[in-house]
Amino acid sequence: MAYDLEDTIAALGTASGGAARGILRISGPRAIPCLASCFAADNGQKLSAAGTSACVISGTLRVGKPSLDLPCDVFVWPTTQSYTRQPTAEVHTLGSSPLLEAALQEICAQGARLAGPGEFTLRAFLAGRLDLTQAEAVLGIIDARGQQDLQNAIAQLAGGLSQPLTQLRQQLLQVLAELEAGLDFVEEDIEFISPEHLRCQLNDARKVVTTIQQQMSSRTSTNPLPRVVLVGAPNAGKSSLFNTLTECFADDRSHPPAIVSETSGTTRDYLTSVVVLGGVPCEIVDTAGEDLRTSTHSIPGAAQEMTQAERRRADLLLRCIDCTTSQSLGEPTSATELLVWTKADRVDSTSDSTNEILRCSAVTQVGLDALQREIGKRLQASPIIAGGVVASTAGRCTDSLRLAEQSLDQAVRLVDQSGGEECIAAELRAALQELGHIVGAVYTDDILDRIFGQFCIGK
Ligand SMILES: Nc1nc2c(ncn2[C@@H]2O[C@H](COP(=O)(O)OP(=O)(O)O)[C@@H](O)[C@H]2O)c(=O)[nH]1
Ligand SMILES: [Mg+2]
Repeated sequence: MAYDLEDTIAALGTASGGAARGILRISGPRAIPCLASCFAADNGQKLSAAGTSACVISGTLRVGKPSLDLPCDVFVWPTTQSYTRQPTAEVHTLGSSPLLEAALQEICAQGARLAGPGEFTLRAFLAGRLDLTQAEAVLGIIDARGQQDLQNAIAQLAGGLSQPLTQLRQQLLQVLAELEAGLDFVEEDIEFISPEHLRCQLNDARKVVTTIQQQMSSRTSTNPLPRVVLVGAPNAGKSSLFNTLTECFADDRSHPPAIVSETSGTTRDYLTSVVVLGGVPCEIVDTAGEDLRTSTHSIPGAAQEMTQAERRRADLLLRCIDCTTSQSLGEPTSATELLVWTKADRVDSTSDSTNEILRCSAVTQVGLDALQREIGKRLQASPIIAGGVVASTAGRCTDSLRLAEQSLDQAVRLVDQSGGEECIAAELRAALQELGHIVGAVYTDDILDRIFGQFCIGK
């Protein structure tokens, strides 16, 4: 990836394909002159004379050969107030792909070059407008697959991670400065920081690292989506409910449906599909029935073991009860279990005064909406998505946090053993280095390539 900040970069800021409006983005030292050479303002104003404050100017962009005058609004940020902290402009015009392509070519002919993936955000990072966790949050917003993802990304962009990490690094830098001052005056018996104060500061820092680690570990399991597992007796209607939920709320409809049968014990392994329930993306899992006493056909042992394994992996269990066979209301056995009465179309629900219970039908889809909202509500409160960290950040930072924690542990141990201040300072420097990787105070081109390479061009 190119890091040359002297280049002026340009890209389409909106997805290709027809739309009412399209955006062309330009940033870099020559952004305004590049645009000025093919833009004419309706009021005759010169772009170069636009002054230093951000403004919007209506006019036309002359593109292509034979040339065409495109009506547009030009947004100009002529100074460091822009996203990239370089002169930046956006052309908002008709959303036609060939017209936008022609406009982009025109801007490039005037001296700009095509931007690489995420290069605008990369410049914002290099200019200090964002740290790495916030840059990842920008991507998190673009890729959000539901309300919760979006909220996490927005919180992270607003500094949800940067702030505690910056504070922590400042605190550790202060401690390090005091330790190093002591090292400089080691002959003179001046104490710059007492062992008690040092231990206290290190323990505080350690606690912050642990909290952030916990927040992130909920997002780094191999499958970051919460799992909703359907359980219940054979023939309770689990597979039917699975199919209906998938049909109505699927994120990806490419999977085969589960087999539904009057013969109990048809589902012998498990099936999964990704759905969005109550705004929360999650994986629903159909399992083989569990209760053999009601079954005339035995479910193979392996299928039962799988069901048990799925139960343990579940973030929420949906216990399906056939309301044509069970009169008892029952009680959920844990906070992560939800009771669902199936085949509601086969009983007269008006005779039942309890409106609180979740009754639904895979056939008529009655009650399905209430069910998906309740599942979403339960998942929002479950620890797997309450973390508030963008998954890619969590994945990238696990090692750094673990190493920072190890160094802080070792530093506390050294304080307890009255170890040398030089060794304690070395551990602190190592911890700071790792925390620096997370926010991007310490980075390599390789790390930047990996992060910004995931962005689309134009962001
Ligand atoms: N009328 C009605 N029948 C259902 C409903 N859900 C399932 N069934 C029937 O109940 C039987 C067992 O369903 P299935 O989904 O295979 O149950 P599973 O063994 O729990 O997976 C099949 O004959 C289904 O057609 C429903 O909502 N309404
Ligand atoms: Mg089944």
